Amino acid sequence: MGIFDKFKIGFKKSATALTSGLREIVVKREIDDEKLNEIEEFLIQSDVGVEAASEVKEIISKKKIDPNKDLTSEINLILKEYIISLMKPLEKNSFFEKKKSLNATLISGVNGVGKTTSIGKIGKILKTNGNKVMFAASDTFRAAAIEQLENWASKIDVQIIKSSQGSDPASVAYKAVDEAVKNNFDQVLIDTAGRLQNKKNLMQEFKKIANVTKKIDPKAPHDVILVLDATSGQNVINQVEEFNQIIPITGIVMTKLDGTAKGGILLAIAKKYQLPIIALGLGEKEDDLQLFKAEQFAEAFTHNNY
Ligand SMILES: Nc1nc2c(ncn2[C@@H]2O[C@H](COP(=O)(O)OP(=O)(O)O)[C@@H](O)[C@H]2O)c(=O)[nH]1
Ligand SMILES: [Mg+2]
Repeated sequence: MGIFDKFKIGFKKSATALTSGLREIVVKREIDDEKLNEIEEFLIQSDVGVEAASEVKEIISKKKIDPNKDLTSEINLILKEYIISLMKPLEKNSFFEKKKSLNATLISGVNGVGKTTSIGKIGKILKTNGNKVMFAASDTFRAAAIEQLENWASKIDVQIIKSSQGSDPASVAYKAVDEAVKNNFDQVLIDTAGRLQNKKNLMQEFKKIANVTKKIDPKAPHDVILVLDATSGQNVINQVEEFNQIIPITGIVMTKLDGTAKGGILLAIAKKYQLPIIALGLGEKEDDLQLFKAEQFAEAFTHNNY
């Protein structure tokens, strides 16, 4: 099964619900105010957020839709165009290209969202594109976290810098970036522990990591990726808000889109924050990561042409 098929399956639940839900609402009749409100309400329930939902409603109300055409697919088309225009500028596939100089990337996010797994998958793509990749095991909170990253490093055959459990996360990051500069690495991916319930500590930890890497390269960390779990629903909005305050986010990875009907949340985030979207996680395996492409996302979300 290709990754695109997985993508389709992952979205099947939301897309099918969306299509059949819309069909129930419009049943090939004229779109009056009541119907427009129902469509808006339906989109809000699909997690796309109030702002995006009301904008789509606005667009639909202004368009002259031929009542002889299939209204569900007409509306889906409008929705698809809307998603593409909103999300196309947020593509950041350049992140995966071969770098000309070192790019140190800090990976942030709360516990269990898929940070370590995403590092493994991202590392594989970076390596395939010709980058010399290093992992830094700065989640020193649990021994299992270090071991998990080690397993990924050996699986995709990249170097890892680690220390013992409980050691200073910033010193691991420093060592990694230092080593990376000395040995001409292109990418360092720094894994972190995401204990948001202790925001003060987390903020200090991130600041410390950022500061020590700056000692080697003033521009580091060059990227700060926030990993979000699609199954967390509206919670992810708070996470974007909180983490972006702690350390400005330069890219989002949304994981677990293979197991949820809540893909609409990515649209809500795009609308609210306009942060670049790096990639989408669609499973637990090394190839289950899809570079973010607006058209593909729009297609999967609206379920057209499947
Ligand atoms: N289905 C699915 N599971 C994922 C995905 N990404 C991560 N996981 C799983 O989520 C769990 C937590 O992942 P982990 O990388 O340890 O999260 P971390 O605490 O943020 O580092 C693990 O069981 C992963 O296999 C994804 O895209 N899809
Ligand atoms: Mg982890």
